[in-house]
Amino acid sequence: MALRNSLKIAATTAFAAGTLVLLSGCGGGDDSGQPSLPQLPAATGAALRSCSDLVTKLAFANTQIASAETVAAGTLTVAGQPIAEHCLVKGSMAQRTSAVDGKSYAIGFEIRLPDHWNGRFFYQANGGIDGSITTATGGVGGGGALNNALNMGFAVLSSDAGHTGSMGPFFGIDPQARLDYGYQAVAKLTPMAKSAIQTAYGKGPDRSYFGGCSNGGRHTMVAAARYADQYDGFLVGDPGFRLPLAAIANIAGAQKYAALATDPKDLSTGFTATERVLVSNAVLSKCDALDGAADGLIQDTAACQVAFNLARDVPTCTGARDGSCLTVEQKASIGQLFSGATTSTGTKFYSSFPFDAGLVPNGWAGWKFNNSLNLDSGAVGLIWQAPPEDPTTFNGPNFTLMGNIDTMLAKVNATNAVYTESAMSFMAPPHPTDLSVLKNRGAKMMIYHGTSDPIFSSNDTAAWYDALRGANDGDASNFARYYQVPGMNHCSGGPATDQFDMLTPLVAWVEKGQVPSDVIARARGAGNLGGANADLPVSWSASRTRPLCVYPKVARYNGTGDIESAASFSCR
Ligand SMILES: [Ca+2]
Repeated sequence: MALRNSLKIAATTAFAAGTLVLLSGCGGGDDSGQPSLPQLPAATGAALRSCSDLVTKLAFANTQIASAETVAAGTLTVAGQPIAEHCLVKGSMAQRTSAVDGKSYAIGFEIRLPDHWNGRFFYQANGGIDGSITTATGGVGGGGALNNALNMGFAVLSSDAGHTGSMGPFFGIDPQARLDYGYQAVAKLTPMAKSAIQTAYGKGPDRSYFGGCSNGGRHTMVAAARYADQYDGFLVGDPGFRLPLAAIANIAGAQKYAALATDPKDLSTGFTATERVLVSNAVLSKCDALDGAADGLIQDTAACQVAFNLARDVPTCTGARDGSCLTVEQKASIGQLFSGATTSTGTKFYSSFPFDAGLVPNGWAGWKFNNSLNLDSGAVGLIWQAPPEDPTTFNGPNFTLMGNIDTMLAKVNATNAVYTESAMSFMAPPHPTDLSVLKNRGAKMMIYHGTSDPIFSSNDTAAWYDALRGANDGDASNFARYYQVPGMNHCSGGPATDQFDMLTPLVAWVEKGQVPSDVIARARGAGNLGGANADLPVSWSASRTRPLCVYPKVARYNGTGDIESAASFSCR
């Protein structure tokens, strides 16, 4: 009901301002014939009034400001680029002692306020299980980005989402800390940050943006569903928007790899690096050229899933495993994991994963063989289950290897007297395909996902986006656009062009009505200022570029021109 009211207010405001314009097409036939949506006015900048006295000037309910200090130009550098002078405000909100575990909790945050502000606010949503106030620079997408929101002049907020990292997953014993991590910290921080900006510059933000990758992508999708009245642009990266299910799927995978492992202490012996190279090469041989260029990138991901067959296209071992084949058991288990983890009765509970060229990197292996034991376990067992496992005896690897998948699934959907909201309720967007508030007030969303992400499947995001299109008369491209990043692992890395800026086109879309089309992405070869990507094949140019395409378009080689250059490819 609150959402509907805010929708009415937002729509009324937009009409009253007389700012409706038609969206213009931009090189693609999919922009035609869509109804016009409100055009939000562009932000205008302002100068920071002062910094150190913000310690006493900033006043917001239930908030303590610990410090406000000028950070001189060049003190902070990102990708070799000096960040201009700004004010760093540190503080905390909602300090309390838990009645459940007796521990102290607060929502810690920092806000970085540029001297020369562009009139915009960026909520930097962080990854993992939160708990860390990652430097508030504001990511613009992918790995090792060359620019950042702070450098562009945004005021940027970062928070720990309500618990400290030293607690690990044990903060999940406290029910309120669960809810703050899920979505409630955002609700508390947003008006506080906007109030702080108002005090610091003499006006609040004209436009507000929200972005992050991984759990940060989840935060962004949740905010798009819950708080679309408070943000104008959403930049979603590799979202774990059904995070408990993805984590349980990864645990189910660990159980299968354990059964295949030759060394029970090392799950990677169930699917070795040599065997992953074998499968990756088999996928490439079937799929690489489908986009017109045998360049180590599988850009037509969908066609590849039809063209490649694990059982058929990888040799089956007739003797011992030697890296040149997979056993019948490996093919069955690994094939089933790619097609989607299942319950004991065979019901698929999470998405399939696409076959791609990016399953060789250590980053891929780390998620499957290590994080399944040491990260997903604590998240499922302690943060999401109702009731949680006993924290005094909890052992992550044992939970993963011995736990019952069906029981985990039941408990992340369960509530009890202490944990009154289920994990699937507090972690996931309430109605993932209902973005009507966002859409109808003129806000916009851009989403990207690496097709070799080993923990959150790009197929899950594609399925959500397809459903979003279905919920909007078959076309959501006038307010939400999805981009797949071929070969990219979880938010960065993999054999991929993973360096790109999606925030700049998002702002142009929100504030000027410039509909985004291709986004140019670059490989991070040797010498790249954003940090070299160790997963790049040696045959690639260090500065290879490719267009990232508006889904479901695919970057296809034009047939002529430099194969290292985006200019030789077209999205179609
Ligand atoms: Ca290719």
